[in-house]
Amino acid sequence: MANPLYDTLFGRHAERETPFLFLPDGKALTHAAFLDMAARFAHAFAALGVSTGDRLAVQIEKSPQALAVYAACVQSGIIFLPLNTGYTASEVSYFVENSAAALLVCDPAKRDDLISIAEANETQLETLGADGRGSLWELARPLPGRFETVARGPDDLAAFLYTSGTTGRSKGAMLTQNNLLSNAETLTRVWRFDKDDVLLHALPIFHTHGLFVATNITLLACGSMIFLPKFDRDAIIDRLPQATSMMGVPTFYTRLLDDPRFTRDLAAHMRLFISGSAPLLSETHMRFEDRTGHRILERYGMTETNMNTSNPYDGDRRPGTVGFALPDVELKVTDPATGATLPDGEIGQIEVRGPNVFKGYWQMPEKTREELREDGFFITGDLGLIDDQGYLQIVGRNKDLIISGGYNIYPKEIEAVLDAQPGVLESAVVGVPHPDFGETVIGIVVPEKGAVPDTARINASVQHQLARFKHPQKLILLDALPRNTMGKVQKNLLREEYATLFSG
Ligand code: MLC
Ligand code: AMP
Repeated sequence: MANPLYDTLFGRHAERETPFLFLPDGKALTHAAFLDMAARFAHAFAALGVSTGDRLAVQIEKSPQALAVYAACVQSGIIFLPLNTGYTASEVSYFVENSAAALLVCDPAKRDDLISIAEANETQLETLGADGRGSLWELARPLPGRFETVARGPDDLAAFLYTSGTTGRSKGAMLTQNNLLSNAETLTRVWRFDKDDVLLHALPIFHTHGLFVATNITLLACGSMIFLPKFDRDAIIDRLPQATSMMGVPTFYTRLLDDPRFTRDLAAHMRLFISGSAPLLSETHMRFEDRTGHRILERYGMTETNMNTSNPYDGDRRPGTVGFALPDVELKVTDPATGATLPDGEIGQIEVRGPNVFKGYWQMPEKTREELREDGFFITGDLGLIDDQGYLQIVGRNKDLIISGGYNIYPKEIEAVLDAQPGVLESAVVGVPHPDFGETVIGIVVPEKGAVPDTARINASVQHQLARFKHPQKLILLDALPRNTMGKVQKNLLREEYATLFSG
């Protein structure tokens, strides 16, 4: 095969006049029309001089065109680098500089904010809006609807997905064609996706979950997607009767359960509900079953590895667990100090190895060595145990990470902003339970001696620098942070102290 990822996911649909995307306006886009659009984008990239191995960063709203940009990158051998639409200009600046992106595609409304960043990095800038219009489409539209697929091998890079780090500096996870393809093949098989599947797609397409898990599987299965711009409860309830399956973060399911229109009848024809990206409370799993008769299938994955484990399709989907390692994934629970494998039932760090595991962090060999062992096992940073039935339970994290509504937030990044404010001596950011987002961010700020920090000014600075989902929902002033005898901040005590702030 010339380009395994393109040929397997996209190329074979070239002649198919079957619906691929059902859109909010009631129209459908066929597989053939989608590929025609992708080919025009691929020609546009070539016209801009962006070629194989270059990085193409996108910060664009979800649309069929945005998905076609992904397909065009795969067809051209360009490395696709999607960015959260909520990132501020200063956040985007880091990704463009770090990846040395050849082209940045942004929403037309953000062009003025990003032009100086693009210029400073000698990155070209084009626009693409939620309606599919913009300078990129103007360039692509008159170009041919066929493009000669660029040859690539399974080990060639297909995408960079940035994931935040404990140091506060995001790392570009390098994903190969085979990382994506092998995982899509496995998941399609174990979750039994086929051409009759209609996936209700309300996730963002800048993360593993909505981009690779949902989209790649649907493409591989020759199925279709009801492609909604975002999670909107009314739209989900309206479209659910036309779907067979849905993937979501736990917030999707708790929000649906809060709505009396979400009934057993509404979900009766559904084949499968899948949850991941954050822990699904056992209580939510059980309420969902009581309401609909369906047992949500929970799985576990991450940016660096795609999916690692899944509850069984047939057999018992156990609440509070993420199931078993996928058929081609090896998983062990190890002692963080020695790396020795622990007996079942003992809590340790979760490590995984398989064709799904990424190639390393872009230009960060030390970080790569810290987390990716020479023997191929990746240290996930999650803590878990194998229970008496062989199911993996995730019990915590060995990394200082908050997951809010499925978005990962590393406290260090927010602490750096808080620490830099006038009158602030130091700060600690922790996650506390939240009824809608699972966890949410709070900031504890210690003033300098005699100073009274201006919280309104701090909030304004946070807003300017960080994406909305990272903003502390509450700032608390404290005289001192709790520390252990080694001087380390005891975040667990802060989490306990403020545990009921939002859920009490
Ligand atoms: C939105 N807001 C959030 C937020 N999402 N704040 C904290 N955490 C979030 N996740 C902000 C909004 O900007 C808004 O701010 C306010 O919170 C309320 O907005 P909303 O309208 O209620 O939120 P909504 O837009 O509906 O978004 C919530 C959500 C969304 C849960 C639907 O965040 C979402 O789609 N999450 C999915 C994330 C995801 O795909 N993760 C996969 C990562 S891959 P204001 O100022 O307007 O009030 C991965 C690997 C794996 O982890 O295993 O899958
Ligand atoms: P990301 O870096 O955005 O890919 O997020 C990956 C992290 O999400 C994992 O390391 C886990 O901490 C968390 N995660 C994903 N799926 C689950 C799940 N089903 N249960 C608990 N945590 C999960």
